[in-house]
Amino acid sequence: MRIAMIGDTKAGKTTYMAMMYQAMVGGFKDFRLATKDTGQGSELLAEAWGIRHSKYPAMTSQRALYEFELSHQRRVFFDFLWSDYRGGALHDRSTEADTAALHADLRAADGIVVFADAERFARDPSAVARHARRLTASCEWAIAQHSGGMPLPVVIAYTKADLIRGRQSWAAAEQPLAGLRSLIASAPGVHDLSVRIRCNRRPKNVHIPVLWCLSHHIRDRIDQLERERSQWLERAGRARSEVGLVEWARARWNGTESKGDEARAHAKRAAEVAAQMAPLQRPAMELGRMIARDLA
Ligand SMILES: Nc1nc2c(ncn2[C@@H]2O[C@H](COP(=O)(O)OP(=O)(O)OP(=O)(O)O)[C@@H](O)[C@H]2O)c(=O)[nH]1
Ligand SMILES: [Mg+2]
Repeated sequence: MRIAMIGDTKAGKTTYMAMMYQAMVGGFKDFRLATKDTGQGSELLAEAWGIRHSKYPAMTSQRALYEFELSHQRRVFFDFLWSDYRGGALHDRSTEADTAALHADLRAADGIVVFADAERFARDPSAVARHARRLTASCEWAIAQHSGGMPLPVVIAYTKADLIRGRQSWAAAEQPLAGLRSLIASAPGVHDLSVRIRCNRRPKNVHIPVLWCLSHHIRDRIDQLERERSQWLERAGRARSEVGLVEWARARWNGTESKGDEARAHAKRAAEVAAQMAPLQRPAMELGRMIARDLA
């Protein structure tokens, strides 16, 4: 799975990566996250330590790609990629290398997290209107580009929730992306979520964007595998119903596959698909339950 994140400069993307990693690396309920590259993991933890002591990361200057592994009860069951960009890459011309890479990542994304600086949005909604339109257009484009038959999870993460107080301020903070919210709520084949997160000494909801995207993607993948398995079983059944002595003798004579061979081959494919599905089922169920509880 590939998760792409977009948001303006200083929206809190890099801060989020570090805090999310710190929350998940030691284990979150039965789930645990690890970077494939241990050096990258150590850097994220060092950044998270700084953030907890009010020292935030430097502005991102180039694209960083993180490869993560998710474990359930100490068993790795899912890999995913997450890319971090400098916020400016979203607005620059596509001739800029990282802007082109961002577009490619968005096109290939299986999940998108849109970061919105809630404090800035609430303070000056008109100043962020152009940026909000840009975020909406980028998501609309990514949704239209999305292929592969699986739904696309899209999260709007309102960052810096510690700086916003009261219902009125939240209404102001959420207003600039109202168009994007209704777009993702109504787009077919999109799972949508909005969540408020806080990345300071007392982080809040940092596990939600990542685990919610993973949870949907894994469940949709299981559904897809289940459909594939039934198709193979159906084909196996059809071939089995055509098994006969004449057909068998003809196949032997012609040196071709008999219906019995065909049925066995299809049943074997069905079993292979079931074997891919099996390790995902229990973790997916528990992940879904946990997220539903946390969002309730
Ligand atoms: N109070 C508060 N400040 C935050 C929080 N998250 C981020 N910040 C502030 O926002 C600044 C920018 O955060 P970054 O994570 O660097 O933002 P970015 O989206 O990666 O920015 P670019 O790399 O420029 O694209 C940080 O230096 C912090 O000052 C938060 O949850 N609460
Ligand atoms: Mg950054």
